[in-house]
Amino acid sequence: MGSNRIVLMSNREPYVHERSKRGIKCRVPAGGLVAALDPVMRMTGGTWIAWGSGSADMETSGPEGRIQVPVEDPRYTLRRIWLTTKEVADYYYGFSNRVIWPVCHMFQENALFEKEYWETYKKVNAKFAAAAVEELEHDGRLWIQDIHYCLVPRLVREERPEVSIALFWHVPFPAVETFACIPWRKELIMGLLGCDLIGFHSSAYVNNFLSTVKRELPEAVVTSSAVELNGRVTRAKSFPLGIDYEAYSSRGRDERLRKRAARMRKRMDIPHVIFAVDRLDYTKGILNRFLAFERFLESNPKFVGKVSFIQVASPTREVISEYREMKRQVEETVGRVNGRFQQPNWTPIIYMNRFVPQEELMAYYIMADVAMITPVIDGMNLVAKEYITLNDQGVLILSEFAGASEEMNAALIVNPYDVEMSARAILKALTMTTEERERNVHALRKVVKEHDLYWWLDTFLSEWGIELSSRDWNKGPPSGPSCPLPQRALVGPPPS
Ligand code: GDG
Repeated sequence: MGSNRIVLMSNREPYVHERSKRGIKCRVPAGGLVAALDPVMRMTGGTWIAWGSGSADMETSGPEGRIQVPVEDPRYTLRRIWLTTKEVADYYYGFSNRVIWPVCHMFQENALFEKEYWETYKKVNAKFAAAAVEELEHDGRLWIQDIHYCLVPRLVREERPEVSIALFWHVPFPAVETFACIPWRKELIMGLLGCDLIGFHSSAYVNNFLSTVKRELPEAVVTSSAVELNGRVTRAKSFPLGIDYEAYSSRGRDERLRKRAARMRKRMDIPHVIFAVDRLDYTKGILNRFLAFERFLESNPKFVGKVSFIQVASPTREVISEYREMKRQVEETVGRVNGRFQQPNWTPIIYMNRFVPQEELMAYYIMADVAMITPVIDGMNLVAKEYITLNDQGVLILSEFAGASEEMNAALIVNPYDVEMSARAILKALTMTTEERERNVHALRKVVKEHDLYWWLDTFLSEWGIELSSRDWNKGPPSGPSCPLPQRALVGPPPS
């Protein structure tokens, strides 16, 4: 594989060692992306650099945090980076989640531009960059995931001008005026321009990124797909992330799971079920969704007592005050709507504020007539793709502000701020004929299947000059006795 050897960098690690009463356990954090990238690393035999977050990570790693993984059948190196509690608080919860996340989601009012966050972000980025420089071979490749390491590309480039660096940005890239509110915007852009290739979920985000570069660096030559600065070129391109379609699809055909879904539905004993699952994040539009459901019940009294809305809101970033405040508002609204419409044998909104196991989540996907996935803004949104893959007759109500809507336009597309429009979409969804439902599912599945996780991986890597067919070498979950990999379909606990 030689020059295809990848040094991968992400916040979360692919294998976590945790200490419990029964000793040390190795856990693979479930997650579509981790599950897809692990085989890439096994194939190329490179190094994965990540924050060593497990309680037993230190004692299971060698000097400098290195450990060969998978433990039973070592194929590549995991290099764990040790961070203090304060570093995690200021770089991850602080700069990533209280500066870059809100600004990129156009929630500037939720951002906290603390100098200390920035100082720690720089420090942690320098730590990760130094590790990458140590791990990279001559002519090697560095692939960075997400918003946590914007400064790393430039730092590495300064030390190792010959390496090839790529980054995938998992969230939206906002309009130029919005990004401009970050006091350290120029440093972030300069950092990112250390890359040879930057991937985004949609062409709109590519354009926003390039407009920001133009504004911040008038000396740069910016085209519709690249930036040239001081003789170096950074390409920017859209690569819409997909799910492991085949794995989800086969779960959807699983008889045991289908029976479970049927039992759950029977127990509810109600003609219609609407479903949604999100991390309890202010970007996900949960409050607006409940207001639309309330308006729907108000204007369609014949549906009162006939439809329940199941919302799984998995806990996330609860140390951040804006998240706690939003949770309070959501729960107040659930209480108010239920108080207004509830009957002894019927609950309008069934609200679950916990992470539900994967099998249970898939059963909800199968049993729900409608999924209402209406973020006020979202980089992509994989839930929309998961639902449509598992439910043969499901109706998807999708926000026009989710990256997924760029391709999934056969869904009922709504503006989540328009409560009337969303309420009308609920009515339409509940009254569609079987034929209409199946036609829409068919059209939506076509794009989800075509642009699945492996298409994304192959397209990204090919654009970066690596020709591999990930689909072929990911034929099933290899497993070891103490550190089994999750099934590939098991996209699990979202980053908290
Ligand atoms: C970021 C971007 C982009 C959620 N709750 C439970 C659960 N989940 C799973 C879902 C899905 C995943 O988590 C969430 O994926 P999303 O795409 O919706 O969103 P983010 O977590 O915000 O991720 C986003 C993504 O990165 C990838 O680039 O699409 O736009 O914001 O797979 O199923 N799974 C289980 N229980 C839960 O309670 N089992």
